[in-house]
Amino acid sequence: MINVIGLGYIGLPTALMLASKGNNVVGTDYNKELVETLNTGKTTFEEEGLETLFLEAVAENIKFTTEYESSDMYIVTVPTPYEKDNKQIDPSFVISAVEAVMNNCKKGAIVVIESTVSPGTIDKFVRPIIKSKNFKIGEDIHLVHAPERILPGNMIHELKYNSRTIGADSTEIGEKVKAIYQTFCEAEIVVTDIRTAEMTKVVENTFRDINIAFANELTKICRSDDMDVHEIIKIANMHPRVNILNPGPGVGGHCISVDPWFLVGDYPGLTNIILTAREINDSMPEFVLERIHTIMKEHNMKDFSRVGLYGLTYKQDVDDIRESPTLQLLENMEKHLAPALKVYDPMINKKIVESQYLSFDEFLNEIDFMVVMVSHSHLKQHIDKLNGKLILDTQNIISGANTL
Ligand code: SAJ
Repeated sequence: MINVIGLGYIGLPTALMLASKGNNVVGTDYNKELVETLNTGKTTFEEEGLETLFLEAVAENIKFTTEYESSDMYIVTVPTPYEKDNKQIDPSFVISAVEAVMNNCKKGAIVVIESTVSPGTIDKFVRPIIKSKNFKIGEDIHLVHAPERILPGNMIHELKYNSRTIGADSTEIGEKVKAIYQTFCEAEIVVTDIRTAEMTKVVENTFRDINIAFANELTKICRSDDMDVHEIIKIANMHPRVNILNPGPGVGGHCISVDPWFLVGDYPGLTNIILTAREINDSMPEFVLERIHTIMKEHNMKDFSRVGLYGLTYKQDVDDIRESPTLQLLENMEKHLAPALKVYDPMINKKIVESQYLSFDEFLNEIDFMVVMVSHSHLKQHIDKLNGKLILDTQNIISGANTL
């Protein structure tokens, strides 16, 4: 039996995938409400293919509970936030999950940590806790780090077809865990040591952050000197070895905007490009505000209350708002004591921020100037409704609109 700890964006699909392939799975989460929802047969967030997978898993062998099980295998998928002041990882959720595992596990249990952790976290925080409870690592408990790689919006497909990394103290345990992941993962699974696995994961997200920052910096350069950044990126990308990403209103989500900070926090003197990239991406919501201001001036528009932001989530077609550029932008305005702009997001059907609308038509009635923060499919289906509105399109999906 496999006990998956933490049934969030990663834990739930992973638990369901394992169960759908015939593994006996118990999903544990301390959030009673979440467990109750799952037990009434409902999924807890929007994701393509998640409901079908849920039905497949339930037809096989899965149980959801707030209790930890007595098992010989655990997969820990709890969040790893970072401390806002020193940018270092806050491993408290991982630590409390591992402590709870030790109170329940069978001798020789394998504990797989899937949560993203900064390099060295397992040595620095997890091993000492296990030792302090008089458990022998490698005998009473086996530690493994198998960071996830799936992309929200394409999770179910990627769980199956993305290659994976498994870091373990011994090859034998690594291979054992690999065999379990192979029940659903059809791509290559590399077995390595724990520190390499920790570092690889953070490096992957940092690579993407830096590349997005490059696109965003180009946008600022082009704006300052009246050049079309999108045309330039399109042409540059025709070079066989150039692949510039899309500029946008900033970087959100719980991965790319967080993981690079782990490196900055741990290696302050050595992380120059990484820190600068973070700063560039974090500056983008402010840049959007400046663009709004300039466009309003160009159109002699004075009334901020007639400006609306389309999109509250951190990217298109997901319902996750963590660290989203729109939230960053609103926070920024609040700091300057400016009244919040109107907001609408088709993926969010409850009020999260002040001045949020739940109906697209009502939202449109109240604004003259719409800023596209996120390119949800919904918008592409309703482009005709934007006739007559002033548009700032940070995602470059509406032809003829103002861009960043
Ligand atoms: N973004 C841009 N321009 C781009 C691509 C993305 O501005 O060209 C923005 C998005 O709008 C969003 C943010 O970046 O705000 C991140 O979006 P994303 O789709 O690039 O990635 P995430 O955060 O949804 O998922 C990432 C993935 N990592 C990589 O691509 C290296 C995923 O594979 C990881 O599993 C996930 O982080 C994670 O959990 O670590």
